[in-house]
Amino acid sequence: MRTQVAIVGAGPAGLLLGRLLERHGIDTVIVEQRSRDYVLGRIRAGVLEYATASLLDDAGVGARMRAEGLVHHGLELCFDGDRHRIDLQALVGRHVIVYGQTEVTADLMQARDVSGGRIVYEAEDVTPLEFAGSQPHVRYTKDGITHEIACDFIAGCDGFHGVCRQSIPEGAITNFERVYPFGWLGVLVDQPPVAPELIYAHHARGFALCSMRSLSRSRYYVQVASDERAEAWSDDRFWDELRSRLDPESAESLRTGVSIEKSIAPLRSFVAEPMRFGRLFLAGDAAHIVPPTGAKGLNLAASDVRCLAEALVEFYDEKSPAGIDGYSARVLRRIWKAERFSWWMTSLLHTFPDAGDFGRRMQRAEFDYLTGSRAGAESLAENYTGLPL
Ligand code: RFL
Ligand code: PHB
Repeated sequence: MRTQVAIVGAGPAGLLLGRLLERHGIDTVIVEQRSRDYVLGRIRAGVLEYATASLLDDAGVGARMRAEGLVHHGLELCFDGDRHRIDLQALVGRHVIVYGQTEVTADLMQARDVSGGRIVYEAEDVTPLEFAGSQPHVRYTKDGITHEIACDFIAGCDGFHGVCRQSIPEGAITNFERVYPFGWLGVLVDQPPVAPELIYAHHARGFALCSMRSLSRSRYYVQVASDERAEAWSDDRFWDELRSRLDPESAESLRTGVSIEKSIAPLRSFVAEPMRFGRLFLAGDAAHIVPPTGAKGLNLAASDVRCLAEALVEFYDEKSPAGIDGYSARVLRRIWKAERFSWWMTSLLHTFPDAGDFGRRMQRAEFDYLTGSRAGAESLAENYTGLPL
């Protein structure tokens, strides 16, 4: 098999890259280790930045998002039961769209079905090869038969645990990492959301987040210790814990029910530099992880692939390597700013085992500053709705 760009991973990064390249007549093959249903079943991000939504429009996959996504002009911060609205629209003139990652993925898969783009699901032992030279290829096994895809470039869109970053020779890449001593226990429930906008809550018992997927489906999270197991949390225990961390009005009006998904995600900040080695490019979670507090993971994956697609189009159309040569430095500038914002939101809103009284007073002072100063609130709003690409 031969293609121009072999894409490893059919998450949002891989699918969107395939879509953007296809619109410019560049051929791709996507190789994914899981089944289509498995990829569609993963419950992850929920908030799209303004620019991510526009990118989906430009890619011709924005129609359902525009019809079904929820436009949010603000969000709520709650500190020890004290609630305050941040008016994103009034502060920076931009909104975000609540539309699940699962839906983004489904829309991209549907578009690829229509265009006839190739995706190999349930590929085993996927291996990127010879990308330091001029004839890279990707080897994989499917139904016991080994295949090879010869290509010009390999795009590593295979997530944090993927094979692409790990295939780069040690010493050619530097990793920066912070692992937080807690995770998020998330529950999905078919009940209307507790409030029209998201509530990010700090409480002495830990962080909590009230989010949603639609007007009849809610997504809630509570901070738990790193060694917690989801099985230890009955639905009742989860609802009691969530209520205890919210303001009285929200706790009172929370509509609970039987969870349809319950899982724990660890929190981590991670960046690998540079994001290119020879003819292999990394994009999305394959190169960086943010804690979900700033809702940036999926949005960063989208801005990476936008930039990578532009660079590859420039290479094929204008025979210029400038874009691909500049890709890593260009995207890393934005990635580090999103890392900073996500780390800062995490530090503000979570309880840390070693914070002490001084640390807790700093968090309270930060909250008071944000809610009392236009400059403070504007900075949050600017970052939350997304910095320029
Ligand atoms: P993905 O979505 O992880 O997709 C990578 C794809 O590559 C496949 N893969 C391989 N394929 C072939 N060969 C291999 N060797 C492979 N190894 C892996 C995987 O099966 C998968 O299909 O990365 P991508 O495309 O970069 O997209 C990034 C986003 O998914 C991610 O940033 C966000 O979902 C992060 N994230 C969240 N972000 C938010 O903004 N808000 C959230 O609430 C939020 N919750 C989450 C999350 C990530 C989680 N993870 C990683 C477990 C909750 C969880 C649980
Ligand atoms: C979600 O709806 O899953 C969600 C929303 C906002 C975040 C993180 C997760 O910051």
